[in-house]
Amino acid sequence: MKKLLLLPVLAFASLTTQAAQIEFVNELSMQEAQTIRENLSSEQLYAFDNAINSQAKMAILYKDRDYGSEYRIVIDNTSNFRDIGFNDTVSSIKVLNSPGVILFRDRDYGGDYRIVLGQESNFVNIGFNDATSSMKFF
Ligand SMILES: [Ca+2]
Repeated sequence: MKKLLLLPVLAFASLTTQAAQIEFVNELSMQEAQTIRENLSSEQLYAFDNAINSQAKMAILYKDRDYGSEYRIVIDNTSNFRDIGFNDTVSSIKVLNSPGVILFRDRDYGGDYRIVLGQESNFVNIGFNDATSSMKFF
């Protein structure tokens, strides 16, 4: 029998800015996690469960806004989104166990960029829809 995931997942981190100390809490619901798990390959499933159980950083990148449609699980900096079949595609994101990510327009962390803290449900809001080609965690 498979071990039950410890859910909901709480990602808890803090980031100091010049202006103020800000805290971020992200939550992945049981239903979201189950849906994600059902569609992962065994290799991805291992990475996903490991990230959750060890509270390692992880980003879930979605093709559509409002965390919809196709997605990719990313657990480390990714220099070229073509490698994960997701170039110029991301429209929403959830970041777990990390304050956030920096999204770049070009591969190898180049070009214009946006900072996302925690999550963003619609990349139109940040003027970066279908534009991401590489990404770094904080
Ligand atoms: Ca998209």
